[in-house]
Amino acid sequence: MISSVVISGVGLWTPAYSISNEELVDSYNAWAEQFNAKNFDAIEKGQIEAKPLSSAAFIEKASGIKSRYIYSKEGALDINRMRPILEVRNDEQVSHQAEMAIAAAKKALEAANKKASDIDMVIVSCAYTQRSYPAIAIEVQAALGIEGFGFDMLVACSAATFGLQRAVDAIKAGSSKGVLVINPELTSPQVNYMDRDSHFIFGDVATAVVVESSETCQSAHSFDVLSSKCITSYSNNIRSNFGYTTRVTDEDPYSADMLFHQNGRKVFKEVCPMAADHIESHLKSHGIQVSELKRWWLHQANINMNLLISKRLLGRDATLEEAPVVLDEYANTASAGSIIAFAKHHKDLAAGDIGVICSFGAGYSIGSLILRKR
Ligand code: CO8
Repeated sequence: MISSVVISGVGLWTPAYSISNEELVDSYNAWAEQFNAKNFDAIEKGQIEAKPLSSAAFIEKASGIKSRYIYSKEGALDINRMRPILEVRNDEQVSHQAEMAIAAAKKALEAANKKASDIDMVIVSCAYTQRSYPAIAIEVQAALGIEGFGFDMLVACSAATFGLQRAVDAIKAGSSKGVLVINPELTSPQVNYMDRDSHFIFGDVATAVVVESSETCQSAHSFDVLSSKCITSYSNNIRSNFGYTTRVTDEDPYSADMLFHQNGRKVFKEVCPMAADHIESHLKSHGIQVSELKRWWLHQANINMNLLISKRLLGRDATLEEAPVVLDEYANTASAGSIIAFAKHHKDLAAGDIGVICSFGAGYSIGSLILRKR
């Protein structure tokens, strides 16, 4: 039996390009005005609905998002395209998502003071993979020179926490000596830039975490994983219908139904109490009071959700020190949000301090890890 499972390193890779709310809204509004002018007669006759305009002030107030990073900016703001352009790479080139994953993984290995030979399991866990096979994880494993095995996992916004639970269990069981859990969140290809309700929500990023035994840990900033807990509960309120069968169902791959869409209000109402109850019961099952938490690395979907969840548990607003916010700069990066918050805000904690990483989102899915600074 190993003495404890630790998170010994975290890596954050941020794309070179960003889009501010103002840039995004200017592009959407120009597209909407063009659409409305082109379809003037049909709109007048009530055959189709006019596209409403978006607003940067609404976006910031409703979500807390001010900007987002994007892997490829070209095309995304072009009103005659409204989707990014990704260059096609041949089979001998590193794929886009693997490139993001490798960049984050290298940073995590460095932070953990580890070499490729210390790792024997690679999990690429995110909201989408750009192909089904060979797994992105195996491509990353080969690029980094890691012996062992890798596989991909899809759990939308909870992919990182669910992947970490797999890693923790593998170390605990002794089936692995060191695991890289990588979250290359390339969300922009699935964002509907022609939908004002959701065009502002997502950004691209990659995060990676090294999980190992305390016996092998050589990191200056490591955390014991005291416990992990994952739950799912089926809901259609966040959905994308694009998949490998789209080609044979003859559905339009560009239609709104094929892209990310949600009933945001319902998600907000249903997920906040679920996430708060999940955190509370997880802590309780380990005899930890909410008031003992020094840090909440929460999923970064919406600032108002995070405020509501922490207020429900603490009876007051959490401070930015307690529950750091990164979504103003990064927006919702699917599963990577809580890991970005962890990457940017963990070094100041003292030995013995307890924090919780918690994700919540599509599925619905909720995952949490209770960590104690070593
Ligand atoms: N500009 C101006 N007005 C707008 C805009 C806009 N951009 N968007 C909406 N409005 C309007 C609406 O049409 C509505 O008008 P009306 O009252 O006339 O009907 C009004 O503003 C209010 O709209 P809402 O009620 O929708 O506004 P909310 O206050 O609820 O805020 C949010 C909308 C921000 C979407 C909010 O509901 C929210 O954040 N909900 C939770 C969302 C969430 O957490 N979703 C998780 C999804 S992520 C996930 O699970 C991972 C999926 C995988 C990744 C996908 C990658 C692509």
